[in-house]
Amino acid sequence: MPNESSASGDRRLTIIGAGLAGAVLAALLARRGWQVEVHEMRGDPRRQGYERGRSINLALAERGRGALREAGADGAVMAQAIMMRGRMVHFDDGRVDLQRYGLDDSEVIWSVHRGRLNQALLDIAERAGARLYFDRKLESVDFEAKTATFSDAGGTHEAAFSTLVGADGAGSAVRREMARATSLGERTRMLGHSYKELEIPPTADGGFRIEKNALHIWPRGRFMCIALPNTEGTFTVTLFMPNEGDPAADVPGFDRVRDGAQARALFQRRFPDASPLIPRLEHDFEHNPTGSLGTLYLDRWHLDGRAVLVGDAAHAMVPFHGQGMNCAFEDCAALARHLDAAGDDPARALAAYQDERLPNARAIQHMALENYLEMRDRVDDADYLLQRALEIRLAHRHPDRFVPRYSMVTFRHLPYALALMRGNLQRELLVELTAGLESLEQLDWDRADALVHERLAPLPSGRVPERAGS
Ligand code: FAD
Ligand code: E1W
Repeated sequence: MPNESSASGDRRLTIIGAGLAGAVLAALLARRGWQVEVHEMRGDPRRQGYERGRSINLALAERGRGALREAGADGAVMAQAIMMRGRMVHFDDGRVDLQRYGLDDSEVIWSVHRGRLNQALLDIAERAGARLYFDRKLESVDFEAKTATFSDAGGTHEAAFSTLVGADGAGSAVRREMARATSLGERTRMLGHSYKELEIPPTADGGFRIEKNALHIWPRGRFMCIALPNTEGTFTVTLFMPNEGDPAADVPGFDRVRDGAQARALFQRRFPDASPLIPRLEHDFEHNPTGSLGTLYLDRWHLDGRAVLVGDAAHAMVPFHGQGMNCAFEDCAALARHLDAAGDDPARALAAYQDERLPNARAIQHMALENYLEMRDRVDDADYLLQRALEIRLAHRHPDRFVPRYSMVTFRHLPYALALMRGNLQRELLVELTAGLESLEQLDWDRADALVHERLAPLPSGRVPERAGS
């Protein structure tokens, strides 16, 4: 679809960061005929292999896929994705329970390998005409002169830009430079919990040691593990745990679980079914980095028509809804749309982009924090389980009105802020209807149906895996 735009501006964009958001944005705008250059501080992952940094694999959901379709990347990405139908919960007492995420196999999520995903996106961006520069770190920006200074092996270079996009992640250099020119209202809330990645290898004949098509969760109150499948038959396990444990309450922490032997002891005691699946646990624990978790809030994402932030650079969040990348991709689709519609007035485009996306980023940041508490603490609670059971029944009875919040976030394209609002109305309804009940057999279904109709207007569109504009 190149050169379709009616806008007349110079349609040049300089993107900092060739991670997930940077690569997708480059593809989206290069396809629309923009002149796009991308500067990345690391080497080209397609040449020298992907450097181990953050999480190995990620859950891709419908919002992310919508943007990938627009970027012409959905096919290449899905070719290497593993379907996850539901969460497999591994309880303390050894019971396991597979809980479907959606109504059927059209409502699933996908495990993708971060490195391979990044490589595929870079190929697509480059083929669409974007120019990629690796081993080039953004050092500083002069927003008055509209020049950026980069460092590489040969020294430092200055380059002129028209509009600068910060797709450079949670530690964004673009954000730091913007904050020198104007106040962004930056606040960071650290969670006080961190994570460590471990690996479950394949069986001797290359098979999966636990259910392949699921996201595994071991909830343990204040801490937990999850595992996502990889195409080679491995699983990447992530242990989430407080920085400081509470020994009196039998809560472990990274302060006391410091070496491989202590990690093994923790797994043998609290994750006895997982422990034998991770033969190199001691090694993984000692060699893989410990990642910290937090939420980054800004009041402002753009500077005149000169610079704008997307993805983690604008709104890093805790990973517990699996939406950081999905939200970043949705940002990119929105920014590309606004820029292309008002290419001759970037200031207006960037302001419109922020107006659309900032309230939604706040909403998913909030839901991601709530999901951590829910998963760690509530999966075993009787009131909670009754509410979940009613939620499923109401979703079947009123598919156009009652859509579980997880589904609104994961399988739909409606704004996150709307998912949060409707989710709150639905939660009130579930609490009211189940108050004092032991089982759903005691429920007054006529009252339930009436309340759903009274409080929840039909959603604009139904289940829409395919979306126009792709
Ligand atoms: P990044 O992917 O961090 O990319 C930033 C890029 O900018 C990097 O390549 C970096 O090298 C480059 N860069 C940085 N500084 C400079 C500079 N000065 N000059 C040039 N280049 C620079 N999200 C999901 O949707 N699903 C999940 O299941 C999921 N699981 C997660 C699990 C964990 C443990 C964590 C921590 C996060 C998870 N996320 C998940 C969130 C997801 O990883 C992020 O939201 C996503 O990577 C954000 O993409 P980004 O492009 O904004 O930033
Ligand atoms: C998903 C890192 C990560 C990624 C995820 C999810 C979770 C727990 C985590 C949320 C979820 C996919 N979730 N909630 N219940 N089951 N899964 O849906 O991405 Cl920790």
